[in-house]
Amino acid sequence: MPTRILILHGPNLNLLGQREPEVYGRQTLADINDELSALGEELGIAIDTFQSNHEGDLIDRIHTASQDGFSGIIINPGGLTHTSVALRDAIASVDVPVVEAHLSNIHARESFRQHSYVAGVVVGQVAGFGAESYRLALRGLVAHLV
Ligand code: CA2
Repeated sequence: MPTRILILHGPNLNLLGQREPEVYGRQTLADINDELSALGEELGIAIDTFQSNHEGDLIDRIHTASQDGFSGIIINPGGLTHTSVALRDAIASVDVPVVEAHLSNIHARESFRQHSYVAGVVVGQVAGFGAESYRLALRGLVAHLV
């Protein structure tokens, strides 16, 4: 049974490729997920992806990640990064390691995007490399797991 990693995409990431390409790139979420699955195959791990515009749905997936068979999580919490104590508490409540990924460099953007509620409870954060942020996060998480 290969190691399984869960990729969580937060609110509005379903819109990728349709608006604001200068900030978030031209790739769709399906493109990013396909590339992650390909990298997963290369690394010998299985990838599951889930996007939701609802905070509670993301929290539910974090709570059940271990019983669902996942060894780690990569999350781009979208705008919830900057607002959600509940998401931070959910990540802190599980033993599964979590890596935070962002397409844009949140630290170089508006001041309200420069604080991440989840940063203090994740293994690490990758931001600013577009879709490559997810792949770097995956490599980092896999290295953390061995
Ligand atoms: O840089 C990132 O990955 C973000 O997590 C993306 C979020 C933003 O709120 C965070 O500050 C940084 C936005 C998610 C996508 O929003 C879109 C809006 C319009 C068109 C396409 C995507």
